[in-house]
Amino acid sequence: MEFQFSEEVATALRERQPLVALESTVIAHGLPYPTNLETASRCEAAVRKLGAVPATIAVFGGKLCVGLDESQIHKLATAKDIRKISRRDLAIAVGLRLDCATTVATTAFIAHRAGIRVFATGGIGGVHRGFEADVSADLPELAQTSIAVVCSGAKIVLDLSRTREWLETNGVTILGWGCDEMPGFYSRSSGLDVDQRVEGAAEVVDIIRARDALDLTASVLVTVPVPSSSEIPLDEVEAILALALADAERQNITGKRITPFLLSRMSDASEGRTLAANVALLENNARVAAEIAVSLSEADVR
Ligand code: PSU
Ligand code: MN
Repeated sequence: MEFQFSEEVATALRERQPLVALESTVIAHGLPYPTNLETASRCEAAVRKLGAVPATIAVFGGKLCVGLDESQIHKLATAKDIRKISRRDLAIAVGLRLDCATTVATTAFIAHRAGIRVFATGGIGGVHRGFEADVSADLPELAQTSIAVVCSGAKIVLDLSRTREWLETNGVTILGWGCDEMPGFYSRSSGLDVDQRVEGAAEVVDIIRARDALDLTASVLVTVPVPSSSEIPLDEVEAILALALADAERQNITGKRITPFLLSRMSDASEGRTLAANVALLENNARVAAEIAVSLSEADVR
């Protein structure tokens, strides 16, 4: 495979230092400029501060880039022609040498094959509300890729309970980082149970290592609630979302345009509070992922 590792990531892989993969769709399509640029560098800084190496993943000129330089991140944050790619688009992206942002599905695919075991993101894709045929390719990818994904549950615009059922049916383990309920993205609650509450990185590492020893190929999802200071209560989120969904229907927005549309409408309707929550949870998840990656590499040498 045509990987292009940054020098920092190549060294970390060689010397078995802890690494955290970060996705790029959230930069290119999930957050507005310049918040996207600031958030990308804050996530990388949070990972470094805890002693791990960040590996933001994207595709440039058809190369699978693991670890990006400043100009590549800037391009993702500002260029209008960056394609959002999921599993179905990977061969197109590589074959036709495109510049693309990777979703949870493609970031996990690339990270795993590069030898990275921990990945941080905001919210995974899932089953869309009122449209069960639209199931994100993130879900089957999580079911077949052995990686730990640190996230705040699924994006709130989705049908969380159908998404949770799908993960259960397909053997994806859902851990709650100090919580019993799966987080609901901008809010700390969702009414849905996790499979196991964990109190810290050591427990997560024990579960990851047992998963590997058992040859189970699915991901472990480590779900982390948004920090309390940035939380938006679930009923408030639902009210804002209802307005955004009605707008989307009126304007006939569908397919891969729907999520960015809803996120930006919700940010407008909440005077930027959903955006602030999104940034806070992304940075916090990067921190938790770094802690797990460090603990995982310590367990390796023991
Ligand atoms: N969560 C966010 N913003 C995003 C995404 C998730 O808060 O932009 C992205 C992720 O990259 C995720 C993708 O993998 O949306 C899912 O898109 P789809 O439903 O089209 O598969
Ligand atoms: Mn979709």
